[in-house]
Amino acid sequence: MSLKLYADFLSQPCRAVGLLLEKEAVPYDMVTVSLIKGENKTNEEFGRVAPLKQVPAIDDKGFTLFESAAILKYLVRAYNLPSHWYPEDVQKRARVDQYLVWQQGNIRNGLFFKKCAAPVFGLPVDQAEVDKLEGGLKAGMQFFQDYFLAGDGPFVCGSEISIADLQAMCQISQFWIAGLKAEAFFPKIEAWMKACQNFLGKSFEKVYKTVYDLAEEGKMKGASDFKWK
Ligand SMILES: N[C@@H](CCC(=O)N[C@@H](CS)C(=O)NCC(=O)O)C(=O)O
Repeated sequence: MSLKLYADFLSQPCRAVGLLLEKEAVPYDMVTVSLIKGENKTNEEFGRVAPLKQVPAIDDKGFTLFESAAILKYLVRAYNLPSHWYPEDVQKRARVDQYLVWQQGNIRNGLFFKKCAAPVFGLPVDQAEVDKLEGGLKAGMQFFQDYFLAGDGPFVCGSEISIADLQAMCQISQFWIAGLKAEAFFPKIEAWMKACQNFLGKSFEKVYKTVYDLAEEGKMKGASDFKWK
């Protein structure tokens, strides 16, 4: 029995896990848990693996785990993946951990759901809340550029890509689904995004198919564009 990934590549943390598995050619069986169809609430097998009913989750020969950051770290260690993903060097590792904690509420602040996805789920859009979250994301992006991308190389830990980059790129690119390019306002973030994309190559194209398909459908177009200029 190989590794099972319960995921929907519409979801940012699911893509981060998918990208790592694809790039490193780790064999896995994908169990798609469609968020739009509400399968995370109805799929009983998934409910046993992920009691909080959130994707992603894995079942690795009976060992179950949810929370993408924990899954990414587990995969690097359990499958002996190249150490640049989660560096052995304590300071680099601390920088990765710092990003993973900081991104909650800063880069991952709920704006995409409140602004773009809510209408698809039949929920109202609270414009005042959206405006506040948009301001928060703009500040988060600025900080990401000025602090986390201040090193020598294109990535958070310098010249080598890590799981922090995977998480960050999956969050920031989420707005592509709605036709919005959040990174276009921040030149260093735009260049970093390209560097991540180039590094990931074919695995990026495979995992991002869902993003491109949804963008083409156009159902999650934001009520308005970012007004960040
Ligand atoms: N901190 C979790 C977040 C997981 C999460 O929020 N997943 C969302 C999709 S991005 C989900 O499953 N939402 C469905 C729900 O909450 O009902 C992680 O990084 O894995």
